[in-house]
Amino acid sequence: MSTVNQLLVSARSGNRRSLAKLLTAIESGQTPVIQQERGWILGVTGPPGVGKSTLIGRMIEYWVSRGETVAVLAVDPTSPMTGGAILADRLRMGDADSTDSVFVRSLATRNHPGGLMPCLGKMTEALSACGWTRVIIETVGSGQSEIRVVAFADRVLLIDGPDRGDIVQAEKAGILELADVIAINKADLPNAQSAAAAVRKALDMGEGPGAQVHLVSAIEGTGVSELIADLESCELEPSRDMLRIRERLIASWDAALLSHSQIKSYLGKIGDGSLTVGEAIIDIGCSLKADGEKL
Ligand SMILES: Nc1nc2c(ncn2[C@@H]2O[C@H](COP(=O)(O)OP(=O)(O)OP(=O)(O)O)[C@@H](O)[C@H]2O)c(=O)[nH]1
Ligand SMILES: [Mg+2]
Repeated sequence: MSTVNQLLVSARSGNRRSLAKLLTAIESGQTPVIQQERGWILGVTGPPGVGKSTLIGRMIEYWVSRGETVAVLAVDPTSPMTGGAILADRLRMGDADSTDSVFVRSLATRNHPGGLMPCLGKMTEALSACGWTRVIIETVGSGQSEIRVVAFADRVLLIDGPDRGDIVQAEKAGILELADVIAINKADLPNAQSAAAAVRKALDMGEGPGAQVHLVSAIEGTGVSELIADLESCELEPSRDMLRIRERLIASWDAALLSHSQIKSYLGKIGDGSLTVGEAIIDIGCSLKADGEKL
């Protein structure tokens, strides 16, 4: 058995060190053999500082108290999981069970030309295969590459705040259409109500069925259980799913293209006119096919 598959076996038996090593191996391009259906994978995105980590911390608390196990992949975190504070409280309380039920791992996009895909997909599969019943990908949503990250999840939660500027940013980035559920966080602050109304209005003007909009306060814990109930029951919506599949395809292609061993040579040839862009695409596509495992 290859080392990566041995790590998978050991991680499945509950060894956290092996799990961490397994994720590192996947990040460096190794692929364990996983024969299991996809688990429950949630993408969480939203502008910087809107309360994503704090709200995820609340969700972790809710799920763990109901016997779920939660793994979080935090992509390019600018601040540590505030959820960690909640977990630290539990640790102090000596509640070993709940700390066994949570796993948090940070990932940096800078290590991956063309974005984190497709290894992120394999990581979420590995986590599900190791028995984590709730797998969350957290990413700051401020542009196209972040959309691609959450597109790997099966359901997407967009978190916004009372600041109108944040909502406009999300609209521009096209995240509103991709979200199954939208939470307006910091409902304890003024303007949250009007922010929710603005989001609902923007959704009404868009095409397709709009997402559910919830007002929540991660700090006070209000609205969180309703939000989770909605996330757990939301059906796969075909047009949103198609949007996500499209983003996954583009992201996988970008990653394969930019990590291609001959990419510099192709760029040079296009530059000096010895190859057209179309010819380069066909050539690269053929070499990927010959390479088999790349995509
Ligand atoms: N008033 C209020 N503040 C909140 C709420 N939720 C989070 N905050 C505060 O907002 C700040 C940012 O919270 P984070 O959870 O780190 O936000 P984030 O979206 O994960 O931030 P990044 O990962 O850096 O993008 C912290 O100071 C939190 O205490 C809330 O419901 N109400
Ligand atoms: Mg955060």
